Amino acid sequence: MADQVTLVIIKPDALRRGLAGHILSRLEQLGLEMVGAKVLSVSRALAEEHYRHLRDKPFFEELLQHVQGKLHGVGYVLAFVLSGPEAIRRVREVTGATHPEQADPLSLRGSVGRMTTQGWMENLLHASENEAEARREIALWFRPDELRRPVVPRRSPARR
Ligand code: IDP
Ligand code: MG
Repeated sequence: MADQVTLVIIKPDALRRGLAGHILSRLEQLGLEMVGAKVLSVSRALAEEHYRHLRDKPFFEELLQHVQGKLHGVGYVLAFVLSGPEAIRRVREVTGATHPEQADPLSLRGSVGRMTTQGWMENLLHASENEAEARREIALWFRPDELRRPVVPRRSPARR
């Protein structure tokens, strides 16, 4: 099994509900290497770039508010870079499908994710979908000197 790297973001809805430890302990059971970890406030620019594939969706504005913590009164997220055999697939499996009600009941989103009565999707965490997205996302969220070892090609300064 080839080693992969993946980006995990524990989103403000999870932090608001005190679920960071629960999520991390499920992820920890995968036995992946932690290459990077940090707490940060998400700028609108970072949120827009991260979710650029969804910019035409009707829920895009809500999504930006959500990841910035504006819906939950939590102004930060936790971000991790994890590495190991089939890391992307295995982290997505523990994470579960996007919609909490469609996610495997034993997955994180299926067991503790929810739709709120306001209609917000509280699916707790982000996990990269494929290798190209993982590389793009890791370069977006982490500077090279924030990673214990290089996992993505260096960005040119002009792109920062
Ligand atoms: P993923 O997080 O499972 O990869 P994506 O389709 O990449 O799912 O969507 C990114 C995020 O956008 C989701 O995690 C969720 O927070 C939000 N999102 C996706 N679809 C909807 C929707 O139909 N309504 C509200 N929010 C959504
Ligand atoms: Mg996605």
